[in-house]
Amino acid sequence: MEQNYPIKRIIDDKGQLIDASHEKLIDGKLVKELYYNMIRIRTFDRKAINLQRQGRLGTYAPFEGQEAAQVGSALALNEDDWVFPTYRDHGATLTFGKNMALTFLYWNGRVEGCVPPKDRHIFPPAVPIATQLPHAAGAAWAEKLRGTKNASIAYFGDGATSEGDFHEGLNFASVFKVPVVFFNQNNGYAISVPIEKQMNSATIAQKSVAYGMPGVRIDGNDCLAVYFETKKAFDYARNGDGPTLIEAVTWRTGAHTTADDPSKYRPKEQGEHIVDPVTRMELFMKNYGFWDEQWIHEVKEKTTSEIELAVEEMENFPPPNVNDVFDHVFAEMPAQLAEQKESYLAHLERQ
Ligand SMILES: Cc1ncc(C[n+]2csc(CCOP(=O)(O)OP(=O)(O)O)c2C)c(N)n1
Ligand SMILES: [Mg+2]
Repeated sequence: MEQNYPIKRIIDDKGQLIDASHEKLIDGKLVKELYYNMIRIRTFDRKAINLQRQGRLGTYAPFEGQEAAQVGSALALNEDDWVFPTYRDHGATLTFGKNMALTFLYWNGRVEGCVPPKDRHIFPPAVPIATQLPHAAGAAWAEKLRGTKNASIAYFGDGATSEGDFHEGLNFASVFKVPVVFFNQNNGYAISVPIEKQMNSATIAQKSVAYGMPGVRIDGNDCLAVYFETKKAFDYARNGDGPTLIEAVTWRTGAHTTADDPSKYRPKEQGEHIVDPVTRMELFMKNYGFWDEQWIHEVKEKTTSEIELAVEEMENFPPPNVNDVFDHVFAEMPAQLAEQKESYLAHLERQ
């Protein structure tokens, strides 16, 4: 099966163009946009880990190593498309246009970080694994019924393919031929469980066969391959041809979350051969004349100051309304919760 789904690449580990079919479309504007966003989200990610370590942010799920998959796919979308992310996809949502201070606030447990923005269709990150796949299919179905050209993308991990919602989402999308792209980031692990312990299929892409949709396996660390293959899947969807399953093979460089220690379950040498996606893009830029020291310097300065401002905004945000924890779970508050609320408010009074 694996040979039926060869990994598609446009640039190799040394930054050499190995597939010239998109050569004419690869211009300075695109390359700079991809690179800029990768640097921006990597800087965000590292800052978030530092803030968590300093006690200024809650538990955080890093995505370092997956920047090419997230940026390449997010930049392939149209403004009116729908994004259904997981807890690890804020690199994609930031690239698509989610506010950065609100993204930080999400990681501080603030409900404001979950509210879909007015100008972008971005759902709150799904923490229950795979629940967002049927949602993405549903949103795509709604767009189809409305007769628009908008489509949706569902982000999910390798572990999510073992959930019922994965199968329900793909089956529904295929039967109703709705415009959705199922974008899998196969980082090899579901927390501590390696992929070979949770599935017998050689690839994730091949699961598309069961649902009668195209499946494509790409090098998720090759930002150009991700961008062009996702665009292709969106063209297919907008054209009325239905869903696609994309498997972007990638690697999570760090821990599952800041509450995890991967050295306990992942052999150190396992990821050593993987060329970092940002480094790979840099090699490509140097090889093909896109490297501009002055511009790189500006990118680093600009992204760093944007992030510092967002942190400041997050930390100066009005304090949360403690009632929020209790008030939005049930339409009518059960007696036990009312009692807990009262007791908590009394506790705060005493402090
Ligand atoms: C329904 C459900 N079951 C279990 C969990 C606990 N859990 C959180 S993350 C995770 C692993 C998911 O792995 P994967 O889909 O590969 O995504 P990754 O974290 O690697 O991005 C699990 C099992 C959960 N959040 N939801
Ligand atoms: Mg995973």
